[in-house]
Amino acid sequence: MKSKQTNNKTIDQILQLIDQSQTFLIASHESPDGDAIGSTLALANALREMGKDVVAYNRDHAPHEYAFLPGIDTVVSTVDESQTFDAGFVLDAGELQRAGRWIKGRCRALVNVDHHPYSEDFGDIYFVDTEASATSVLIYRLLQSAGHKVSSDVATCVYTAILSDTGSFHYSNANPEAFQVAAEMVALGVDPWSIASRLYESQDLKRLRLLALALPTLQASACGQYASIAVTLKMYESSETSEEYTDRFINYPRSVRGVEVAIFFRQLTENRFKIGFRSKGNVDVGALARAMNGGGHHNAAGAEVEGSLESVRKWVYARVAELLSDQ
Ligand SMILES: [Mn+2]
Repeated sequence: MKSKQTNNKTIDQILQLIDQSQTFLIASHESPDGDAIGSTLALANALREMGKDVVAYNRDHAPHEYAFLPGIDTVVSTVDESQTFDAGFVLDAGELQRAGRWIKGRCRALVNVDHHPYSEDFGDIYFVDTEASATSVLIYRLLQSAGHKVSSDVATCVYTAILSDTGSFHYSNANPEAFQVAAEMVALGVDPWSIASRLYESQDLKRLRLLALALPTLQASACGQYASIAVTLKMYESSETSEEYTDRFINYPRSVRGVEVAIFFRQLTENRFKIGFRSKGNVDVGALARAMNGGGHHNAAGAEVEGSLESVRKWVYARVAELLSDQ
């Protein structure tokens, strides 16, 4: 873990860079979750409040439930090839390629802000703290050090990101700082019920129809330690949905009693699947995903595998069983 002192020095470097820059690119990982999109918009809104020119970018659309986040309409999924930036921020990404390799060549200085272990050192400034519950907490630390007054827009983004990355304060990363920063955001006017209801009680009916198609694919291993769920292209077609509607589907196999590793098979093309892994305790699914040319961290990771659902399942189950037998 990086020491607090390193963090302070790093924060000073970042604040100096912000001071000296006018144009910014802010990006995060593909298939953004609440922390990715919340951190992006927390920083984008704050920099705009400082009078900076900001392009907020993500390769993919954020899930629909985040549509209420202030500034979401400003997030673009393409950036003109001729455009360059004084400074770039890549947030919550783990690896640059999950945000876009092209970013490095377009920014005069690049900052990696992250809380994933094994976060790649691709930038000029490395602001990574694995103890942070969410990347948005690191953005908050930056704004505090900058003496920037947190607006209600920024507070909404910071709070939503923490809520999302801690699983509504369920997970072990819900540390004192997560509660402290959340409490400060509430003191600034964030309404927890309003955000919770938008995130968890404003589902598109289509999402539930897709879930209804996916749940029959639930499989649990004979040992009971791993379980999976799958979504196919056919299911998207008949429910008129897409990958954006599958956020948190992996929580269903994950919630089964005794399950250590949850697996989510998402069909990308006829013969290719995206595999999501979540582990509950000590099982390192990050290592498992990296062995499949994927990436991620200890308790959440992903990879892509070629084959039919049947063959991909069989192959992945064998790897997971191997991993569990080594514990
Ligand atoms: Mn995160």
